[in-house]
Amino acid sequence: MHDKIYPVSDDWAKSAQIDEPTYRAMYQRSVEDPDGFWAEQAKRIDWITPFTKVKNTSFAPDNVSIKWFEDGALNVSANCVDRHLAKRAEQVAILWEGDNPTESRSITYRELSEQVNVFANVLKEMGAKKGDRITIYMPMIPETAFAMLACTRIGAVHSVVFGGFSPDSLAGRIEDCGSKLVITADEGLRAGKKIPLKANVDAALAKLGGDVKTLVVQRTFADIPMQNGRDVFYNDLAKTVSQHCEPEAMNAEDPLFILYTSGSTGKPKGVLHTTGGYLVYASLTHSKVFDYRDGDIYWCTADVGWVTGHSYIVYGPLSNGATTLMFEGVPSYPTNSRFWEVIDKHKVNIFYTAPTAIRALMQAGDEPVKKTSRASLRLLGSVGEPINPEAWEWYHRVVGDDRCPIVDTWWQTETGGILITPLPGAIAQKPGSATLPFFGVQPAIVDGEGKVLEGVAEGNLIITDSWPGQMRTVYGDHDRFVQTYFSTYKNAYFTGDGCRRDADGYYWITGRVDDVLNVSGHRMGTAEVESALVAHEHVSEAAVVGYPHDIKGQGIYAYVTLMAAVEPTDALRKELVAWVRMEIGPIASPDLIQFAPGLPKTRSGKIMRRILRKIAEGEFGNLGDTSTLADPAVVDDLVANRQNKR
Ligand code: 6R9
Repeated sequence: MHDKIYPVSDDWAKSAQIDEPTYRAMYQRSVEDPDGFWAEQAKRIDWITPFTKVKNTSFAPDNVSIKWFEDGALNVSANCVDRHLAKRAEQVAILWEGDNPTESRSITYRELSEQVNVFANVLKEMGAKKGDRITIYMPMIPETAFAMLACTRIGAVHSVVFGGFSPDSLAGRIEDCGSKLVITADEGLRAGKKIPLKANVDAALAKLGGDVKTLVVQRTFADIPMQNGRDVFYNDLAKTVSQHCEPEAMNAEDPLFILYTSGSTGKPKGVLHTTGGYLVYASLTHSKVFDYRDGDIYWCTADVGWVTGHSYIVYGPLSNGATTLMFEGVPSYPTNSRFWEVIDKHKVNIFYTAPTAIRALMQAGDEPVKKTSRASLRLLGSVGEPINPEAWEWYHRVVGDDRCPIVDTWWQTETGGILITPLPGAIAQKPGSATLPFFGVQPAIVDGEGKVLEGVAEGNLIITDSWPGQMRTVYGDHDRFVQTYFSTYKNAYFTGDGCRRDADGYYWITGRVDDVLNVSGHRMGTAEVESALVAHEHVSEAAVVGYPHDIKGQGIYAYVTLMAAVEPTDALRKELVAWVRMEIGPIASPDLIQFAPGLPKTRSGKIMRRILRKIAEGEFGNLGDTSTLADPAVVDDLVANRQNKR
């Protein structure tokens, strides 16, 4: 491990909202008196009906129940929009940078309010009402944020599906939550290429049948087929509805959104977040972790299809009256200077991105960075996967000119907001460590038996008490929620991550300990990729593991056993990669496919992934005990035919 320490500068300690003594005192209070602490913090949100109860949570295996502010009522869009109008109606709320560098838009809070009110009335016109689930399958355009906020205004529960997912993946997510309305766009635009979003929705709905309607926002104004009675152009309806929509009073524990995420088994889970606790937590973390100050231009490069986009492009920043930059494009288009040029163009102060992007840009060398100024930057952030110290140092030195602290923020779709992170004016940073817990967060490290380890330790990361942003259930499957997160260790939330704690009490996340891959910061269950592969007519069996990849963090390595008499050719390999892209989406494309006449199995038929991982990693000398295999000879074939890393 890297032991270099980057102390907090005097300047930062003095100017930031929270310095070290304040962090220590607030943290102490937050865990000793959660009711008092969170009652105070919840004042940052406007409540329609004030709450009288704060925390009511249990992690007991026979009674997992999580409620925060349970008798309070509020509306999320009123908090993200209406309440800012008195003071900052003309301030930019959403600064949009198009895929094409000549395109951008500024949406003030006044305009945001107009757009969200109209969008909410359009949803009502489409028949949507409180409690309904609405699927959003959109590109990165301001209308996506309008749509999300419009859902919250009328009390509908949105389920945003990443625009890179296939029709099949989309169909599964529409069906699982029973949405009757899909909001989409004609096409998306990324790196100059068009993404056929509406056509994908058509294909998804063809699989489902039934009575799902679509609302189509026009991004490219492509000539797309519209089905009479089912598909409606947003612009056509927007002209006809009233300009005002009263925000619905929602109970703090009413569902706010569902977001599907991969687990180690089965199909993706619908992670359910509720209204009050989520908003308090997203808002507080955005303000303190990024030390957001009035007038700052803040940019999170995530896609709103992921939780980072929900909490730190939309809900956190807008609840704080911030200016949030939304980027439609990719870091390498038109050139590898794009991120840095956008920072200069919009005078970005706070920049939050993923290690995979940092590593890819680092490979392009310093020159594309150095030819830009980046003088506006004050703070850098990282999220999505462990950041290797080399990439951290480069980010700090080259991008941040040794001037900007880095907040390495560890969290998950399930946690709603950041749980472990340095606060930039309070905590000295160590490259590669997410450092210390945020207020109210009580991490612990356990061994395989569930024994809590003290002091310097390495094991699995659990959280021993609830925080307001925590997911409440798996949509429609509370048993799966309990099983997945609360059955491995008693009375604790199991994160699925491995972790080390050093002598300073700093946490170092070491990566997933389950069958979840993290490819370019995207979560992917090995089981999902396997089931896509075996759905191909020539595939008899498949096993998927991760292997270290220089840019993506982890690459996808697939072992495939073909049906008898099928030739293992390079053409078939390409076909299988294309097949998985089509079944799930491009993010799930296998990097390497090895045709294997047999997979290493125990006598009871279990695939020994440990061995497959080692072979994929190229660690042949260290395969461990293979004597329990039904046919140890398959291992020799696997080793002899291992595919080379790219
Ligand atoms: C926010 C988000 C969650 C998984 C998580 C962990 C990994 C995220 C990290 C990190 C090390 C960080 N992860 N941030 N690992 N350091 N700063 O990414 O949510 O898509 O649900 O992924 O990502 O393994 O368990 P999600």
